[in-house]
Amino acid sequence: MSSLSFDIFCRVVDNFGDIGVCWRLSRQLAAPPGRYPVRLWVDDLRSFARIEPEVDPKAEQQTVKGVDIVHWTDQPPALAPMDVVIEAFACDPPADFVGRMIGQNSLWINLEYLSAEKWVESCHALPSVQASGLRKAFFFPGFTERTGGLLREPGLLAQRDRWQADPARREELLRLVGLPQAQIDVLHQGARQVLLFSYPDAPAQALLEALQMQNQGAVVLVPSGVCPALERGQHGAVHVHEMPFIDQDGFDRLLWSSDLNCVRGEDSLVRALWAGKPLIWQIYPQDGNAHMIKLEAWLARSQFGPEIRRLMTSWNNGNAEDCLRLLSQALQPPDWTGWQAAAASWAAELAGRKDLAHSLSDFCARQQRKS
Ligand code: TRH
Repeated sequence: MSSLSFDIFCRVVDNFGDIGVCWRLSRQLAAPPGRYPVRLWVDDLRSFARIEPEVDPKAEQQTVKGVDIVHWTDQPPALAPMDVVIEAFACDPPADFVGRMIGQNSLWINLEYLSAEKWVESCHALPSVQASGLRKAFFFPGFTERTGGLLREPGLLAQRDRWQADPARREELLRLVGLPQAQIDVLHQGARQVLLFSYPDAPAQALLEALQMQNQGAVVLVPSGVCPALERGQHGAVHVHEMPFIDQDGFDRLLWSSDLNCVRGEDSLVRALWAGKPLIWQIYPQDGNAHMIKLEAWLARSQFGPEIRRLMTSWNNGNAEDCLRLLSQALQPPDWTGWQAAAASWAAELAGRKDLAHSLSDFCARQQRKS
């Protein structure tokens, strides 16, 4: 095992995806088998604390789950750079820190956003020439062998399977998110569990109506503040429950225990893929509808049938009428069983590839040997 150490810089632009990805990557690099020293620089500790309750939003420096966390303010502490400095999503480490990287000959990695587009393969791992002489490279997560892969901790799917095999743990989790016992009983009797983690403009009302049209009841779990227009409470056989944010491991388990996961952005998409359950993805919106190109590229790589792909397109372009029609169909057999099979099979296929943390540490070790 080569000795590597990592600085990871994270600027929270919006929402929770930037810190969500950086926190998972940091934890994985710091954990066995690598146990690399990892220091994570974050500008917004309040957002961080929403997804990791052990984080103290007031602490300038702290260690959580084996990762040293530094509050990245306008006057950051003058620490010596690690062997590898990862800037997540082109967030620009401080100039004086970059100056110190030259002295240390640190390797500089720009970790990019996830995309399933074809061009990603040709840009992954490309060097970026620096006037300072520093070695810098682009690193792209992705869905194919020729990219950096997806974040996936060792043994994740086996852990998921063990967890799913123990119904008591699901019940414990549902209590943790404050679901009343009456609703837990409804789930035991066969109602569907749906997780709704979407942007405010998702056609959530169409989801509700499609669920109401089924023979089976449903419980929809909505993290605090998500889809505010969707009325909480009982709607016929469908109950909408607002839950508090929980930590990432708990969030993963909610995805594992739900029958349908509506997710968004980057990190919750990947985690919903690992759950291997039917999912509806709302992509992070970009100017000029650029995100729809990314969505179609992802759908083209998926194992979902044409109707499910159409459903995802209509969920993203906000076409509530199409959504209702396609979703009410998708929730019934044989479409539902086909959707379940495609999700499980795609998870298994993707899990056969090298994961992002592993690809990244291997890439860095190779670069260090060359220097
Ligand atoms: O919050 P997001 O919309 O973040 C977005 C996207 O990543 C987008 O691509 C990016 O460009 C933009 O931020 C700046 O969705 P995402 O990526 O799913 O991140 C949510 C994180 O929050 C994820 O790590 C899971 C975590 N989470 C919890 O840990 N607990 C919870 O209870 C919930 C609801 C989420």
